[in-house]
Amino acid sequence: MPPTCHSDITDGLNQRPARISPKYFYDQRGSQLFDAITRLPEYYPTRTENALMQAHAADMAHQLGTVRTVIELGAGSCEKARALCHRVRPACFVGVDISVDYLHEAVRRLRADIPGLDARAVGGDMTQGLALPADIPRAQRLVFYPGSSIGNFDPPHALDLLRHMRALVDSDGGLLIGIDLPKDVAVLEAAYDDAAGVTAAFNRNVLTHINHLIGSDFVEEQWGHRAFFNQEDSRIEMHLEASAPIRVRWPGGERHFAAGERIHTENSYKYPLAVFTTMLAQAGFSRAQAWTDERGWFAVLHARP
Ligand code: AVJ
Repeated sequence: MPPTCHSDITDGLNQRPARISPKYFYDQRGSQLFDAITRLPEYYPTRTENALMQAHAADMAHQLGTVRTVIELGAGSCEKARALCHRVRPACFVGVDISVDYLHEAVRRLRADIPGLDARAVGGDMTQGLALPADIPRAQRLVFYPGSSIGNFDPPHALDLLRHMRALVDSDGGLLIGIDLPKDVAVLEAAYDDAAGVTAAFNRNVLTHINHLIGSDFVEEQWGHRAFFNQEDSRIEMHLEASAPIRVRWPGGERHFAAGERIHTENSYKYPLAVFTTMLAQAGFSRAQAWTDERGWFAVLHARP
């Protein structure tokens, strides 16, 4: 974590309503809980994206052409990169993630699995710009951003991020990105409020992570999980709701929460395909091809300058 995270967190806690950035979900336990989310019956994005990647593997490989370096953003367990690297056989793989211990382990496994692959782990916060080590070759790069992670950013920030990705590649490069599409509200809300309570545990875990980072005294059990679709902004919102009046203290500050008061922990935007294609063009990726499932729930796009 960069040293600025302390004030980043306390500023958010002092806002009205309070907020915590979703990037703080991903400590070791948070990353494990997220992996568990991707296997939930209600959480369709991962399995729909995986099915798309498999069903259109040959067509995608053809469209991608030669790829020298795959750069995966928010790489996490590197499971998706594994399948992609087996298919496109790059010389070099760079995994970028904020949860760097988890990433190092995943990159080690990847290296063992694909002998000869120059696989690297780069710890970094994408919201602070994307700087890669200078010795990563620039030719024929593919930026890989699966899982609809771009949905965490509101449209202006998502556009910023797409521009950063464009700056990572030359005219011979490209972007392979997954986006979650708008759909029936009941389907969306179940995916973020599962029956087994894994998403609730994932949401609450951010408080324990924050306790470690700033020395606060949040008690997970005092906070309820709230997840709903905000139709107007086309986004799932996740919040933590105080079950009673709660005073939270940390070195140098404190905050009182009334019963029912919320901390906003995540937005997950659902971009219509046409809206997202327009954003890609604005970011300098003028040629895009999309693959979608028959229900139209999820899309994988290959975008080129
Ligand atoms: C990792 C941002 C794609 O928004 O679906 C899953 C995170 N939050 N369940 C998503 C998440 C709650 C996930 N992304």
